[in-house]
Amino acid sequence: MPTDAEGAPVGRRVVLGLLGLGAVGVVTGNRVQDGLSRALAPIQLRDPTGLTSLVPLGSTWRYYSVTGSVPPRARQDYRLAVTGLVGSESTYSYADLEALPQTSFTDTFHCVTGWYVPDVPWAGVRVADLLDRAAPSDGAVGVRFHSFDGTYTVNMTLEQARAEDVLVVLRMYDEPVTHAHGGPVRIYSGSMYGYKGTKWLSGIEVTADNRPGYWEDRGYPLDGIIDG
Ligand SMILES: Nc1nc2c(c(=O)[nH]1)N[C@H]1C(S)=C(S)[C@@H](COP(=O)(O)O)O[C@H]1N2
Ligand SMILES: [Mo]
Repeated sequence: MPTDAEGAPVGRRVVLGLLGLGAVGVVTGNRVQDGLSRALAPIQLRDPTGLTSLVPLGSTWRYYSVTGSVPPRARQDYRLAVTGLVGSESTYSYADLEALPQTSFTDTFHCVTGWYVPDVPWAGVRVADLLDRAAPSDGAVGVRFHSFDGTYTVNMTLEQARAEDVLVVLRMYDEPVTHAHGGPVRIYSGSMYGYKGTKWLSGIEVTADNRPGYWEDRGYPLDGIIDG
């Protein structure tokens, strides 16, 4: 039996099933594919390791969740905590985040396993802005991103997290981030591989170290910068 990029066995029947769905997306293009995949998200979210990366779908989204399905969170119930080695900890609602200066750019999303999606419009608040407001203390060197899936974590160095292209994403494709893509709020870093972009973001913790997160503990590079 083949295994997917993240080592899980992949059943032939499942692959063929997804191939059928994927073919529609290839013909109709990314925007429609996004809508289609949104409808399929409850199925794909139960795929813990993203076996769809085996299927040659072209430049379309796969939806990853290491925890299976994640209970959706309404925008009005959403909270983002900024904590740790900072002068002032704070909690942001979705409306608080919307009220901060928004940064937007269009960029290609790269999963480290090889698939990518070109020309994705991203918009949200720079992590750098939230860090400035929190005022990291002396001795702060890392930033740990937490997810309300309860499991996924990512670290960046404080310097990496302050890069201009690291966003707390509120909007993708000029629409609110869908649940399947990690909404209400996810991280995106333009210069790093997709696994650095924590979905279902719940916390930004400033730390005294830069310790490995979920995938870094399982062999992905701690420094997720896209080379070349
Ligand atoms: N909470 C959480 N965030 C996550 C993941 C995950 O499994 N859980 N997968 C990562 C990986 S490996 C990739 S490539 C992207 C995929 O983003 P997408 O599901 O919106 O396509 O999310 C990243 N963030
Ligand atoms: Mo990935």
